[in-house]
Amino acid sequence: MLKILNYIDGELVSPASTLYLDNSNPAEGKVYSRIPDSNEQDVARATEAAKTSFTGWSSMPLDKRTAILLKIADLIDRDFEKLSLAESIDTGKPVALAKSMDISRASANIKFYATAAMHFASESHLMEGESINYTTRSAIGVAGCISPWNLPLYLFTWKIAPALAAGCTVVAKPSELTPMTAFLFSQLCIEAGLPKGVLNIVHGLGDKVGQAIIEHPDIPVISFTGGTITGRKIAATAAPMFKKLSLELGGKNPNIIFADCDFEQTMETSIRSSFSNQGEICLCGSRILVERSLYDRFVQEFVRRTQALIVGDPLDEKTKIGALISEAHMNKVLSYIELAKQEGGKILCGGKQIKISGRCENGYFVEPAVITGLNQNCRTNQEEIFGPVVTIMPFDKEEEAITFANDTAYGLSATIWTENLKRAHRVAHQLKSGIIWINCWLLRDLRTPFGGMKQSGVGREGGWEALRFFTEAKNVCIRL
Ligand code: TXE
Repeated sequence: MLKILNYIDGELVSPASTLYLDNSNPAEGKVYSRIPDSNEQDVARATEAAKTSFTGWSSMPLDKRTAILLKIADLIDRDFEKLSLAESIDTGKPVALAKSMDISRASANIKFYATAAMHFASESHLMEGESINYTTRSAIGVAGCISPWNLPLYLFTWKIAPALAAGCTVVAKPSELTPMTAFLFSQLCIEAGLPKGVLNIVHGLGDKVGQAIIEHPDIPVISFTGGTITGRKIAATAAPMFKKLSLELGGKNPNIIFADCDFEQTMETSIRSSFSNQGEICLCGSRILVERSLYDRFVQEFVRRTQALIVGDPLDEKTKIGALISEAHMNKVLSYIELAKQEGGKILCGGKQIKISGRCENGYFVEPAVITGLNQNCRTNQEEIFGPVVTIMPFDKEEEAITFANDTAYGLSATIWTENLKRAHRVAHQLKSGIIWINCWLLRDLRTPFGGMKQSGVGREGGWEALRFFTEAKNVCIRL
């Protein structure tokens, strides 16, 4: 059985403990590879390597650093099919989605930051007749990057690319549930000639490896994407150590649909924004709010299209909904369907585990569920489910939609559907979410700030924000 290895100081190595954990293929419910059960000793070695390589990497001429990163992106493009297949097997997501979203974006992330670093500039401020200030922005040092299982290589590269481009060296930990593409990526880094120690990948459990990264005194900057509960724990450890923190956490995103929307476009995109990646994207819209005059028509057509989604073998190109990430996560999602029933919800379709015949008969598949009849303040409408489950609620007035939309502890993203431009801007302005899409969803320009308000996180990724995050500003004031 394939053994995944850590990538430390330029080499693929076994964990200090010599112990390994099982890695499952969720579509088959079967162990298919083994992953290092690393501990704080591996993190210490990786941090030492990253510290040693920092001076060389951060002072390397920019064009050389960019060239190495672009070479890695080229190798991702070369291995596009292999990486897409690996991502689909490791996560249970449809291979078609791994191609169109995950792997193409992983390559784009690296290209974007490799070239952005060439244009990154710092400011100068003139105080007429008195002084001139100039600000430098230098790489902080060793960055800790911890990523989740839902978009494995996509989010892994979204963190390490700006860190490396800014001149930091990195100790990274992919999710223990989806280590495979990060392992393949480490092989590409070696092939591309990334200097040893610049990127180190330590595999293993969150409370061992992740926690050791957060606690390490020589890692002053942490970028994390994952659950809000984990984010809170990380902040509790890192804040008293005065570490710089970027936390991208959960969401309970509203999808606000006004009666004057372009119905076909709204419907087609809302199906995607609800169920893409089995609903396991922090940006999925899980609460659909529909203006009452459109409500019945919307619900009827939405349920019809949801029922038409093909749930099945992720390796079949026709599949739209694959397997959930794990048995535990599937049970969590199913428990929310039960909760919704207890809270008075009506399950209009889906919400049950389904058996796929053949190779996937033991996989973790759940039919996409549409629920109506719930109050805005019930737990089903307040807590992140992170699965193929949406609720639909009617609203009468614009103000009511805004109140519903803002009424959760989260504030990551929101979607607005209307042909009324004034209303679109007005509503967007009042929503307490970091990312608003009007008449679209997940349309991403990598230059824009990305992140959430309230319990959806702290800080912003994307564009200059990420390059600023991984650098330390120093202002120099000269008297004229
Ligand atoms: O994520 P965790 P889980 C949400 C979603 C999901 C819930 C829990 O609602 O149901 O979170 O998922 C590492 N110190 N999202 O438990 O644990 C862990 O190893 C440092 C939303 O699987 O947050 C992994 O690499 N690191 C989300 C990463 O944190 C720790 C995507 C994320 O795992 C750690 C995923 C610790 N103490 C889940 N404990 C999104 N925002 O997209 C764990 N980790």
